[in-house]
Amino acid sequence: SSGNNSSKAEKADSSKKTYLSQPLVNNIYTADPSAHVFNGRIYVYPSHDTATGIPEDDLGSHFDMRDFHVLSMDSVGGKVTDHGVALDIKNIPWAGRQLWAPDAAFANNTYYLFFPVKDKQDIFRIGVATSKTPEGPFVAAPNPIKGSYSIDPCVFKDDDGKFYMYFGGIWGGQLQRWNSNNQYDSTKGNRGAEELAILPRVAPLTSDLQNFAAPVKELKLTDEKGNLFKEKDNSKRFFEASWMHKYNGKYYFSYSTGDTHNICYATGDSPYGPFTYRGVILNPVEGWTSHHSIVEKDGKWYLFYHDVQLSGKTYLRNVKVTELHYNSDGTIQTINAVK
Ligand code: FUB
Repeated sequence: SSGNNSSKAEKADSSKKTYLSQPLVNNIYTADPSAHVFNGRIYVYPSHDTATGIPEDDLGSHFDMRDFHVLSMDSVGGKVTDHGVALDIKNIPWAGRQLWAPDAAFANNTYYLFFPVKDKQDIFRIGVATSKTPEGPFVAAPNPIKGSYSIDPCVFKDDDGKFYMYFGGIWGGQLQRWNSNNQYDSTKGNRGAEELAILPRVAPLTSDLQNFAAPVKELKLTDEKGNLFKEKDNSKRFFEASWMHKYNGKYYFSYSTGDTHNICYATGDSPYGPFTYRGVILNPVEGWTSHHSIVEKDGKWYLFYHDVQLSGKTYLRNVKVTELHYNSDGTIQTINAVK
């Protein structure tokens, strides 16, 4: 009976939760929001979660997404429009299953949607699709980006007009199966606690944004003494959900950590790093995953993120937004999204 009491108490606690922000939409489940300002409007490119009945496993098979919807709004707090299906997996010629976290970019009078999906051999690759409008519909290129692998692309435009893709995700995202010389080995598991942690990847893009312009490199993430993280540094090492932004001339690389999945950040002086760990951006992690983006609109900075407020289920997430604040030394104030 004490078990019953404690589960009642837990229920009471969770119903008392106060959330800092409410879901942007509740007609569909959404996750992994990549936000951009195009033509003065905020466009959000999220994953589209659905209940497919696929059992939960360690590889994330329950994240079995089949299309993307684009959301948009004039300003944070304004009416949110769901533009409907922007790209369907059935129209991606090389796709097998699992459309995971996308990103978008604008160049050459064209909007680009970048997305990870497993190919027909069940290996995650990163694809690109184009449209003349930010909300799509997008037309997928016939093949994945040559030399791409793993998940969670983030495409960043630097002030000089050059584009870079950051990517990678461990475990279900398969990054641990790739040697740094880009050979796939399906038997390769996670590293031992004392080994150096697996690093996210970066590659510059060609001006048509359809190819890597140079070989993929590892992005070095270190502690404040300049030491690379080890696998055991779970609350600081990289896991997935890369995002890059620039603030006051500094590069900010943010990501979801080790096995804690906090959204944290590291700063550097070049798009190739190295990046020094600075702290946690978002607390707590609600559900198993956390994935975000950071964007400026009209002089204010915003964090787009997700939690599981609507469903309580890790594979049925909802995207949210809240303002992000910097301290005068350029550090980011930690956001506590649940009270
Ligand atoms: O949404 C599917 C996967 O879960 C994403 O690619 C990861 O970042 C995690 O949020």
